[in-house]
Amino acid sequence: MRLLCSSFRNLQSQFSQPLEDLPREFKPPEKLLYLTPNLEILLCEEYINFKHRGQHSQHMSEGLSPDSQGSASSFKERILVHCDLDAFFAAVEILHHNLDPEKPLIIGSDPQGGRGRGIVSTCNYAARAFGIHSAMPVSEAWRRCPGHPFGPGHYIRGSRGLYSRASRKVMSILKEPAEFFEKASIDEAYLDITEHVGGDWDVAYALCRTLQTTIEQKVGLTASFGIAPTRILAKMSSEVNKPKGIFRILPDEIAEFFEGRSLRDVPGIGPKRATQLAEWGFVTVDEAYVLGELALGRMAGERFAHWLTCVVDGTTSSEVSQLRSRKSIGKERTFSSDQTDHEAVLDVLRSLTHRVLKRSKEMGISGRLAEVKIRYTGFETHTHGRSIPVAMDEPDVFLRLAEHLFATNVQHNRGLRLVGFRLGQLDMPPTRQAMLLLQEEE
Ligand code: TTP
Ligand code: MG
Ligand code: MG
Repeated sequence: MRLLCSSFRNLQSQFSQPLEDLPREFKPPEKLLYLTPNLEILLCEEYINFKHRGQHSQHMSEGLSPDSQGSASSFKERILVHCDLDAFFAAVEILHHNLDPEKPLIIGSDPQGGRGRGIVSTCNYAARAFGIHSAMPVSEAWRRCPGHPFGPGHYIRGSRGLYSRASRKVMSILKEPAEFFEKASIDEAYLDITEHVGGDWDVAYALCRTLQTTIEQKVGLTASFGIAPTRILAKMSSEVNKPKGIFRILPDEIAEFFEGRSLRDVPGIGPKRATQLAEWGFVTVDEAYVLGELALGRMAGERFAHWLTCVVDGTTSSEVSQLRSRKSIGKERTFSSDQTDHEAVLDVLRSLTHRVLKRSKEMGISGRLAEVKIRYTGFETHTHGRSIPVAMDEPDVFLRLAEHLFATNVQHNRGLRLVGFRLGQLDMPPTRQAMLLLQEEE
C-alpha cells in the first residue's frame, strides 16, 4: 500500500467529520455562515447581492425579458443582435495558411482518399457549391469534390487552438457595445443593444455594419448579423443574408417575415416534425399559423402550437444572459501516466479549481455547486458534488470544497487517470454584467 504524505493525511483527518449540515434554504444569516471550522464567510454585506441573484434566477427561469425584472429601461421592445461568423473554421484556416478563398476547402477528419469514416466539421462557400455541408460523411464530401490529385478539394483536419483565439478576438469586439452579452457558441453571440442605440432600429443597423467592418479589419473574418426583438428572430435573421449579411426584422414586420418561410427554417423544428407537418399540408410558417393555436394544437400538440404562435407573435424570450448558454464551468486534467501520488493529484485539483474560479470571475458568474471528477485506472469515473446555499465566486470557498470532496471520496489504493473540477448551478447578479462591461471600458 502506498504511503500518504503527512499533509494529505492531515487534510483527510480534518475532513473526517462531515461538513456541518448547511441549511437547504438560504436565510439571511445573523452574522456568520461557517462552511468548515476554518473557513468563515461574512455574509452580512454580501446579502444584498444575493437577493439580486435570487431575483435574476427567477427572471431567467421564467424566460422574461430584462425589462420585466424592473430595470430602468424605458423601451418596450428590446433590440437584439445575433452575430454568426461565416464558414468559421474554414475562414480561419484560409487566413492562417493564406489559402485561395475561391478554392473548395473542407475541414474535418482525414478523408483517406475517400475511405475516411469521419465527418465534415465545416467547409467554405466554394465547397458548399459542390453540395458539401457540416456533419456530412467525409467520404461523401470526397465523392462530391475529391482532393489532390483527383480534384480541387483541399482537406484540413483543423486546429482548435486557432479557432479559440480567433473567437476570443471577435467576442471582445462584439462585447463592447452590448448591455447584455452572451457567447452562444464558438462563432456566435447574442447582444442586447437597446439602450446603447437609444431604442433606434436604424442606429442598430448602422452599429452592426460598424461591428462587421471592425471584425473584418481587426480579425480578418466575415460575420453575419441579425437584428430583431426576440432571440429566435435574431438568430433566424442572421441566416438570411449569409455570408457577410445583415438582416433586420422590425417588431411590426414579423408576420411578413414568416410569409412563405419554410417551417424547417425555424430553429427547434427538426426534420421529423417538419415532415409530419408537411403530411398535414403545412410547409410554411404562415400556413400553420393561420390555422390558429387551438386547431393547430389538436393536430401537432398544444405545446408546439403555443410555442409557434409565440414565435410569430414575437413574444418568445428576448433575454440575453451568459447563463443561458452555460450550465457549468469546468476544467480537467488527464495524466500522461496514471498517478498514485494523491498529494500531487490534489495539487493539480487545487490549480484547476483556481483556474475555474478565475474564469467565472472574469465572466461575472457565481455558482452553488462544486463537483470533483475522479477517473481511476481502467476508466472508471466518479463525480462527487456538494452545493452551498447561495451562489458565490470566492476561490477559497470552492478550494475547500474541492479538497474536502477529493479527500473524503478518493479510493486510496488506486491509480488516478484524470481529475477535474466543475462549478455548477450558475448564477449571475444582474448588475454584475454591466459592471464587467464598464470595467473593460476603463
Ligand atoms: P456554424 O456557424 O454552424 O457554421 P459555419 O460558421 O462553418 O458556417 P456558416 O457560414 O453557415 O455559419 O458552426 C461554426 C463552426 O462550428 C464551424 O465552422 C465548424 C463547427 N461545427 C462543427 O464542427 N460541426 C458541426 O456539425 C457544425 C454545424 C459546426
Ligand atoms: Mg457560423
Ligand atoms: Mg454558428
